[in-house]
Amino acid sequence: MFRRKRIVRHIRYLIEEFMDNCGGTFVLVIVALVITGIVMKDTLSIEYNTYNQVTTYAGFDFPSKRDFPFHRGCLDVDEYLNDPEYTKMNASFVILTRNEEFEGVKRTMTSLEQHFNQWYNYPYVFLNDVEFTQEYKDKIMDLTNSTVEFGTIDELNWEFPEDVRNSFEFKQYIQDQNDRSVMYGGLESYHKMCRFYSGLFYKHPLVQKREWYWRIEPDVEFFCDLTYDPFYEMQRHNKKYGFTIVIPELYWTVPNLFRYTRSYINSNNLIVGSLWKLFTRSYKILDDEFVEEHSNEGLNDWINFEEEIDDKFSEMISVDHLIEFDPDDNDGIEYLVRKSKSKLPIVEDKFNDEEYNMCHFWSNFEIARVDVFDNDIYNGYFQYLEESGGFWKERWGDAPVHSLGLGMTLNLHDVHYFRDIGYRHSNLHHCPRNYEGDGNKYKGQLPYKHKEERFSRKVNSPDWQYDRSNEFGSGCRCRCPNKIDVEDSSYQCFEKWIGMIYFDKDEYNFELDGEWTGKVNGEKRFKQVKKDFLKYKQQEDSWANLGLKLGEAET
Ligand SMILES: Nc1nc2c(ncn2[C@@H]2O[C@H](COP(=O)(O)OP(=O)(O)OP(=O)(O)O)[C@@H](O)[C@H]2O)c(=O)[nH]1
Ligand SMILES: *[C@@H]1O[C@H](CO)[C@@H](O)[C@H](O)[C@H]1NC(C)=O
Ligand SMILES: *[C@@H]1O[C@H](CO)[C@@H](O)[C@H](O)[C@H]1NC(C)=O
Ligand SMILES: [Mg+2]
Repeated sequence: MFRRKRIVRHIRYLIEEFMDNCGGTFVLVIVALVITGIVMKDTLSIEYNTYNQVTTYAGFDFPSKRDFPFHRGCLDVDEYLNDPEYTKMNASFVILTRNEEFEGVKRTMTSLEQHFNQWYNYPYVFLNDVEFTQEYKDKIMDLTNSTVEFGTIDELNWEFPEDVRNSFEFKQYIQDQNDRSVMYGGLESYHKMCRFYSGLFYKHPLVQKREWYWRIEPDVEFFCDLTYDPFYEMQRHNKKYGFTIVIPELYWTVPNLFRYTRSYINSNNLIVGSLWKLFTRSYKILDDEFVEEHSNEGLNDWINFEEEIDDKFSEMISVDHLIEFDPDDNDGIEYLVRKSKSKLPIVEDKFNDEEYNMCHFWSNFEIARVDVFDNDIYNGYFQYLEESGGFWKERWGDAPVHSLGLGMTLNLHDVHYFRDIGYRHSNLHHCPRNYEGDGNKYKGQLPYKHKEERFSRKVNSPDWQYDRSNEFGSGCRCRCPNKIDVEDSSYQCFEKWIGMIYFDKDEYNFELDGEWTGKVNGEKRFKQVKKDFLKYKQQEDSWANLGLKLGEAET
């Protein structure tokens, strides 16, 4: 895993070498080890996660041309706001919530106001399936100086269609998900929420009247100050969708989502964007040209894993040999019989040689353009999914639906990872390392200046003590919980993101654009298997000849 592991391995190797060659100087080695440890720990700032693993993603920087933090460390907000280039954006926060959820919302808003919105004053849009009470509205408006707009979701957008909702089947499916302990699967309201966020929130007039939105939820927490305007920077850098956490979905909430997704793509002949590859794995093993040349063999159906190649090639070669050269060849006959009896292998979740890898941007945080969803392709996709019934037959979350939908229309460079935004929702969190700039006396961490009195921080109080910084960090005045970062706990999805964003294609070994292509050179591999086969046949012949000769000698 990247440089750090390699360096550590290298050091261990050097020490082992040294030990082998001069075992007598054992004590010296120990001293050297300790010194190396201290020096390395400082210069590389090696960090240990809670499992005492040396290697973490969270402790590393991933510089990349495709996507990078808009700013590292803190900016002077007044300067930023007064820059003549700067314009306030057509944007709002969007939150779906209930009257009963005030406390959680208060925690979210207080954190957001303190860390960002006290300086930028973006408006809030509150949505609910029933009317907000006057008392609730008053209490919310007390939490901010920004405009707050309250909207109600009409029945069509909130409830499942009437014929569905009144059917026996509907109740049955929801009950069944409850019995099988699908997470939140037994809660009808959760299904409605997921459906609403999947395809309908962006149709609400209060969301439609702006170009950008930042989705928030009750009971989330922000750990760093955000001293620049993320909407403005997104626009400036041509970004369309921003996230903070990418994780794998629970399989049993979406068993059939990908089947319908693929089918929508096929029936509309869509060409997916390069973001698509972040969410899929490919079962195309052999290069397309070879597969095309042998199109009568249907190789992509027979070969799903690299270890299956040689066996399939042996079969092809043996059968050819049988037909062309030696009708009595036993191997050929055996393979031919096997071939005629064998059934295509089934990889359950494979569609068009692809499978959903379960990764998705965690959608309780999103900073995005409204039109990443409000466009013909995504609207059609939602309609198609709606007709399939998956929002109630299964418990499709809005997060995987968003991600797969975005994968159809966006390219990788349209997406921004807000690595510098520290964020917690439920028990997952991401919190960046603080940035240690070299030029200024504050080392990237300017002193905090409150705009609102209630957010003042007392110098020398714990409020003023931020986490230590390092030269690779990106955060501004972060104070992180001492827990494992989601970058390290959900590494399989984060690794994929980093792999695609950070590495050049020749290193990572796939093309960013277009459809997946197989990587194994079929022609070369085929030749090798054929060579082995012929050698084996030759040997067989010479043994046979020898047997014949021995037989002759005996008579
Ligand atoms: N008005 C309204 N809001 C809802 C309803 N169900 C969910 N929400 C809101 O939708 C958002 C997501 O719902 P949550 O229950 O928090 O779902 P979650 O974030 O996936 O689950 P947790 O991990 O439990 O937080 C929250 O802001 C809820 O307040 C509902 O029936 N009515
Ligand atoms: C709103 O602005 C006023 C005037 O600047 C300020 O006194 C007040 O603390 C601010 N905050 C809230 C939540 O009202
Ligand atoms: C904001 O965006 C919406 C939606 O794109 C647009 O209709 C509206 O005119 C914009 N408002 C301003 C002030 O630019
Ligand atoms: Mg929640």
